[in-house]
Amino acid sequence: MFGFLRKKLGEVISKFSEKAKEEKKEELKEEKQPAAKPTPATEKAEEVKAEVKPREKEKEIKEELKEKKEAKEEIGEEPKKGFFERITSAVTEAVTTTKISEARFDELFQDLEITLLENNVAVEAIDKIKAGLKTNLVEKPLQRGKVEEAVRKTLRSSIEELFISGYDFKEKIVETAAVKKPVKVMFVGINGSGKTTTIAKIAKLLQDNKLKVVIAASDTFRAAAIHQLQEHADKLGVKLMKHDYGADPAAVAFDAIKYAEAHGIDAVLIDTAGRLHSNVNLVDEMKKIARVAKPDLKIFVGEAITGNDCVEQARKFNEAIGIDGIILAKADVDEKGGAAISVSYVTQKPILFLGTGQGYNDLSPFKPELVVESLGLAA
Ligand SMILES: Nc1nc2c(ncn2[C@@H]2O[C@H](COP(=O)(O)OP(=O)(O)O)[C@@H](O)[C@H]2O)c(=O)[nH]1
Ligand SMILES: [Mg+2]
Repeated sequence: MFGFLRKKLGEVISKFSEKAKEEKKEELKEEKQPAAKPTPATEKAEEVKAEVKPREKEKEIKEELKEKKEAKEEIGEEPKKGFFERITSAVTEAVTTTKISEARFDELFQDLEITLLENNVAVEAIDKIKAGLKTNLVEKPLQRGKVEEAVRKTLRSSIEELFISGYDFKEKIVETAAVKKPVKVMFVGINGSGKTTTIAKIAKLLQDNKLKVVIAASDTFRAAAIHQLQEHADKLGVKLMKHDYGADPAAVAFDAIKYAEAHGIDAVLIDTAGRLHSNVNLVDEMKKIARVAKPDLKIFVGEAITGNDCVEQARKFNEAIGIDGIILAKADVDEKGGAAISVSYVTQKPILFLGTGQGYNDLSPFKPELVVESLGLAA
């Protein structure tokens, strides 16, 4: 994940410090008459001096003076100039800070903006990143030679601020189940986003933590969906509550909850059909499941790889039923990472897990610090 973005960010950040240096140089040119670098002639003078020194011990002072004189003649007035150069560079060195003007920042940010857009970062998230960088970098004294570090640090905190802090999903289920069983979790998202696979992974996670689980096959829209879930349930040894294809999804969820109540089951995981967030009837059906099942958590499952589409879906689902968390499936095949960077900020909901493959254990708790690290921005 983030392969592309990481590479580009590095390039863009170093541009910031190069440009800041250029800017400082231009400023200095205007203010003083510099020539910070030694000219070839000065270098030559140094060379000559170095050569002369060992001879001091071997030769007569006269000879030595003569040699020195010759050396001076050879280099003309250069040593004098070198003196002034040294003064100038001392003054330059004393200027320990540099600045990035607003105009320069806007120009530099364009590169970063394009990079972020190309990697599917949502416009709102980009605006937030820009505001953060601007506040911390524009017209602020930055230590010379440390501009890149400052940009990196600011970018890191701006990106970290995009993540709504989450909760430990497993702990939340454990705690809630200790108070009131069963804990009901409803999974929503468009068709093919990875809901059913994710439910199987979550079932495995909860089982591994000694929690009893039942799954509700409330995707009654396609016969194959019930079959797919049955296969997972069989492999995991989990009870599946199912009705026939075409049955009322809310009724399936209701039965699963009743079953859980009767059998001391800790958690009910409710699968749902791919609701096209733009389809009013399907959204109404999803709302009905939520009304009947009264889920403790509604989790949006999105496909990381679809980038901005995924973010838009999350926004719509959140508006329609109010989500409590996000799982981004297929993070393993997403090179860009824009959805992961944006979806939490856009919905103001935490990302709980990343789906990282098709196996039952391919579910990683989401950690913002890992995003920052993957982007090459870690401290
Ligand atoms: N590589 C990868 N594939 C996944 C992941 N999660 C789901 N899939 C695959 O995506 C496809 C659709 O998943 P499914 O769970 O059926 O989606 P649903 O329609 O939302 O229930 C299946 O082929 C899954 O194996 C993941 O994290 N990584
Ligand atoms: Mg499914």
